[in-house]
Amino acid sequence: MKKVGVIMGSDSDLPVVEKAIDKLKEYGVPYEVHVYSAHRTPVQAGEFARTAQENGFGAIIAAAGKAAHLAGALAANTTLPVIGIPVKSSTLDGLDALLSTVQMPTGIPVATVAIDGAANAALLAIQILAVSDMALAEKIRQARAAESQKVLEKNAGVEA
Ligand code: RP5
Repeated sequence: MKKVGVIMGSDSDLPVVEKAIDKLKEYGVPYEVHVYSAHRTPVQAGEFARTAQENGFGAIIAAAGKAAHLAGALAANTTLPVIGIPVKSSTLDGLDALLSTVQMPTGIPVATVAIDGAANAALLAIQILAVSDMALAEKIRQARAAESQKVLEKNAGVEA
């Protein structure tokens, strides 16, 4: 199975990113975690992205806060899909990171999830890998069915 690269701009982003890591573990998807910053370690970030495909990655998750250029900088250096997590780490409550991540110029897309939306970032990466992995797709279907069942049971309690 292809790996998911989980990159964060600072180790201070880890509490948010952990929710993505938990999801990848839950689905048994191989991953690597690195701290690379678009600003503080631009050379390492670029090199990771340029070599990601030949190193067995199928998707990249990039989490960053403030002037969050990490996802875009990685996307500029790979044709792999890049999923951006805007992190709430400033006085602007993550709106700065959301806009920095989502407003990519035409030609270099970043699939941006909600502020601190790390679990969905992992699920999207898993869905990307599941395009060519029927067993993984089936796991997603089963998890969704279980979730639906939980909601229906809760609703039944409320409606009774
Ligand atoms: C961003 O600045 C990082 O992604 C982090 O969200 C934020 C603060 O980083 P630290 O100053 O805590 O390292 O680049």
